[in-house]
Amino acid sequence: MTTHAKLAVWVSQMERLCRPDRVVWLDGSEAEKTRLEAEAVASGELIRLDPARHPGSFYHRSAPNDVSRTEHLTYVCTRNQDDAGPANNWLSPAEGYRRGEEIARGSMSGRTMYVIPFSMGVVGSPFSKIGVQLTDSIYVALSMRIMTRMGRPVLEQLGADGEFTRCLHGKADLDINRRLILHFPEDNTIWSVGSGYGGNALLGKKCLSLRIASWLARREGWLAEHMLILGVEDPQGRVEYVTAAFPSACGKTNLAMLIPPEGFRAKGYKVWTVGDDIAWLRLGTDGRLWAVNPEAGFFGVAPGTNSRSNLNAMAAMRRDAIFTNVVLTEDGSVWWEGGDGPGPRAGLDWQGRPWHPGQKDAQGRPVPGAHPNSRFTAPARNCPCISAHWEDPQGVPISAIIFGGRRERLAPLVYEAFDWNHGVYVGATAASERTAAQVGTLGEVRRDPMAMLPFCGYNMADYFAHWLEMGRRVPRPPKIFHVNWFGKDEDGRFLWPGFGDNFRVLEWILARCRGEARARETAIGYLPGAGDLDLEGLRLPAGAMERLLAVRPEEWRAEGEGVKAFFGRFGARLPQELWRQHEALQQRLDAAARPSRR
Ligand code: GTP
Ligand code: SPV
Ligand code: MN
Repeated sequence: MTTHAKLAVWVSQMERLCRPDRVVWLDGSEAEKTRLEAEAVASGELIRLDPARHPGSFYHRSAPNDVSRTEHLTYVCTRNQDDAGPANNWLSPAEGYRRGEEIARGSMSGRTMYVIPFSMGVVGSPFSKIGVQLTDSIYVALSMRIMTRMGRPVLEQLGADGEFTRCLHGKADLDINRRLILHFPEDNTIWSVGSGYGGNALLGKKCLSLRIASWLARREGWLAEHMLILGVEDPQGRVEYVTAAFPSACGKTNLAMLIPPEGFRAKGYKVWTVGDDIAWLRLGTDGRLWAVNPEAGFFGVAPGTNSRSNLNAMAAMRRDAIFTNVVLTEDGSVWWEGGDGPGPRAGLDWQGRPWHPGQKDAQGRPVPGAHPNSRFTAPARNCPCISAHWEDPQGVPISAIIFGGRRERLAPLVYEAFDWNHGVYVGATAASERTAAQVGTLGEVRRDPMAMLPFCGYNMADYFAHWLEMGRRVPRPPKIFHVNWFGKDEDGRFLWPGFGDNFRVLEWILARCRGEARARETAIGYLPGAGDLDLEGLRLPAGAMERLLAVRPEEWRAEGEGVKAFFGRFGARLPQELWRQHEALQQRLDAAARPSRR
């Protein structure tokens, strides 16, 4: 199947370890897709949806204990523990392979092992990375078809001796106690066993394009980030691009596909999607940062997605999509909480149990039909607002980088960092409330630097240093901002309407990049005054804007304590510059808290 001797040797080694009944190399053809779909339907792994309403689309349920990434079972295996750093779980490579082997050994007996050559980024671009994933899951194989470029052209690109990431994936017995997601960056290898879900199993996504890629990026002088990429077209037809890093389930897909408010649309503003989850950023020949989306599809959060909140996502999943852990309706369609319409008369919930909207448990609490982290998998080319440049090999030039998170209090709607290094501090100190995208306590605030805490494949202190270094190397760096769509009032209601109205903030950000918008200087950065955002057509409760743009020094001082404790974990490896930024902020906060002497 391949002229690549190392690849052939590795595949047969893994075959001897996992003992599948047969090995099938995937070429990416339509005929192969049809065959895999038929097999998956026959085995019950996929359910075909009503072909009239959902052409080419399928339904899948993962095991009930396997519905989100398991960060506590995710490891970076380096020879020195310090190279993985305090923010990663660590095993020595020898111990990682030993534990992985124990679970993988013989685990594919009675099953087929699929060999999937895939490219992150367009095939043949010098910036793309090739992986080969072995998997015993047809669901994973068909999802990789949507999420990556795969098959024969990739194998041809790889040639007889090209570099590739070795990605072994096996479901094993889907037992959470026998599940490990292991990264061996020194060997360019990923082993994932015991899970069939999303970021645990689609190894091109978080495992390769962030954990392994971030490691490579540091060595090669670029950035691999958990960021969406979008373009804003103004009425003159000029398009400017931004990237935004928000933690999982904090609004990347929604922002990437945003439809501007009516008034802006009437003037001719448009948003174009380049990517919704991952960005690879490099220095371009013009001295700017350029970004590519290495993926070919969207693996988006279903709940809350509807024709009002995200019409473009709804269109993207209209055909050739896979739905995971949502409600399966009795007439072969799908539904989820916050989806279109009131829901089906009857259906099956994400665990396959009879379910109807309004269902309550024994304690009278509503029972959701879809898992909160249920997802749709859809080809990017289906998206009506996909950018004409989304497959440009060199990417798109970036004007602004936005960090953000989910904070009920503290973080204002938007602020701008003073300069690159301060922006790195803003990113490094970002925090967010935990969502359903990972196992753990919902709502708990955790520090999530650059939204990369679960995804940085090396010591985060070195990662911060690398960001600072990039600032020195990029002659025309983007401006850096922080946003928070999730501020709440005392009654727990969102202060900001979010979604399409986030365009108002984007517009201010881009105007700042052009040197055109006004701002006031505060201790934490530049903020718009209440009149500096274009709020035409938006009716907010009295005082809402003042609250959304308030900076309360006492609260930021308290936050500073958390930052200090977090930075402290990295010891002497943390760049001094971040401590300098921290001290400078504390001094500005002190000055802001003192009554003005002027
Ligand atoms: P991952 O795919 O896990 O990386 O998530 P993501 O960052 O792409 O998040 P996504 O856009 O899917 O949004 C997750 C949840 O946040 C959904 O339930 C959305 O409805 C909600 N959400 C997105 N944008 C906004 C917003 O501007 N305001 C509010 N209040 N909620 C939002
Ligand atoms: C995330 O959790 O950030 C996702 C979904 O985008 S997963 O592919 O599971 O990582
Ligand atoms: Mn994500």
